[in-house]
Amino acid sequence: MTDSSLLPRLSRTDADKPGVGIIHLGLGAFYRAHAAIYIAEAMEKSGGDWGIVGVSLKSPNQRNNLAPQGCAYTALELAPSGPIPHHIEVVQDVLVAPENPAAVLDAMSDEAVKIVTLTVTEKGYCHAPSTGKLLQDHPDVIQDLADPSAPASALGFLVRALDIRRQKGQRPFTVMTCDNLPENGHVLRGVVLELAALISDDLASWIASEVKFPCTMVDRIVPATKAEDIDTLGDLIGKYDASPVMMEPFRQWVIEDDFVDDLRPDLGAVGVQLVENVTEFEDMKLRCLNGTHSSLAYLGYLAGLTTISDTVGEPAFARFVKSLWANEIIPGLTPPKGVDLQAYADALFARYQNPSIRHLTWQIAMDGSQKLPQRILKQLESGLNAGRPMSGLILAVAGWMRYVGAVDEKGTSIDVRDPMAERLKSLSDAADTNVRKVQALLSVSEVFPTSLQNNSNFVAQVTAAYEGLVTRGAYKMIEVYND
Ligand code: CS2
Repeated sequence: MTDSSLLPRLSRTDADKPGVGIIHLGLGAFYRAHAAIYIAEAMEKSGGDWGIVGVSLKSPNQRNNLAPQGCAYTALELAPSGPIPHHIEVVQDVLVAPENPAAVLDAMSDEAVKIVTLTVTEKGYCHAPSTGKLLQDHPDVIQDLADPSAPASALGFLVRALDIRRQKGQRPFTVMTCDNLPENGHVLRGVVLELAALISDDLASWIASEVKFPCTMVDRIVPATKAEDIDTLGDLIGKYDASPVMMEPFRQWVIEDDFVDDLRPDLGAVGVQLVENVTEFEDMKLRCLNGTHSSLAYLGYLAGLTTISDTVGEPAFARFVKSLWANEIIPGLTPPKGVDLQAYADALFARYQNPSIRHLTWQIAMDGSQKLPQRILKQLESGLNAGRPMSGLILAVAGWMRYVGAVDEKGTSIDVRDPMAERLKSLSDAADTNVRKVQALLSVSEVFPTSLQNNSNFVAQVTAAYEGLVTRGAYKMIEVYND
């Protein structure tokens, strides 16, 4: 393998850049491998000025990598027949919010911008996942309110930019979230309105009546790019790309077709499903895919397994995940029209098996406090209420509890990445028995709804599962579940 940094740098090829119509907050790999590609294809097919300016809300890394290559990058499709590189030029510029927040607000308040998209991950919504309410004591929210010219959170930028447009008498932009939250548009609208109301009631009511927040379901598995991926790509394309994205062939995007003044790229022409209601698609994807991803991530990691394909490569884990779909998840779902949920689950299993996708269990295990409620706890609650056995998802919750204790089955410490990591670890450490550790973690009301905290059947089962994980280990507990 060549050291790819010695190769010529990847560069733009287009002579005429399209105008900018979209600002994207949180320019990570997922967006560049998913929405950005659909948008590029829609422009290629039907035209329009839908170029994207990306905004990094925290670090300058993405800008530093992309700017020297004119913001062009490679999306490497990891197909079973071999990798296929796609050259993408839809991103026109990258701004770094902490360096120059005014430039971000200027870009967002340019009337040519019709849509602001977001991938800021679950924690970027500054809300309590169990209730959906804004955390008014969140440091970023405090900063958003303290200085109108320098917001910190995505919500702060949205509210301030919308206020500028309102005061100039301009039309607002559509706000479209592409994060894995149920009813993501409604959640975002809720926290934006809460924040706006802390600034001005007039602003809040203008946003409520004029701005659109379509819900979306997004899907494509995009493992983090590793240093060796950059060199492998260098061998393939003969160029040095400092910021390629790795992606599976499968992709899906379902959008509630509700945009300010109906202005959007021609996404329907490139396979995006534009529908009236996204809820059933979101539930299907969040529960079948993300719910099992998180379950496999915690239990697989504890069992010493590095990637999702390694994990489902273990027959015991393969049986486990298939049973989660068949017995615990699908029975609680209403399928979107025309979708066969068992076929959807079978296709997911095949996606998980793709050995070219080195998707780390550790990566998916990140931010569990923000993911568990919508991925696992909601369906657990309704399944238990309906009297269904839910012991597999309960084992996954116990796996999360063991994981946030931050010591693995060999006694080695785990690098837990989660905004609540410290609090969760100290709660677990301060309790002296397994029963008390489970009680302490269950008391975290940002994660667990009262209905589950007070459900004695759930508490007894999760405690037994936790004890099983401590005394017998994750692998054995998966086997016990299968028996
Ligand atoms: C994963 C998702 O990291 C995670 O939590 O579950 O990023 C998942 O790969 C995507 O939602 C797939 O569409």
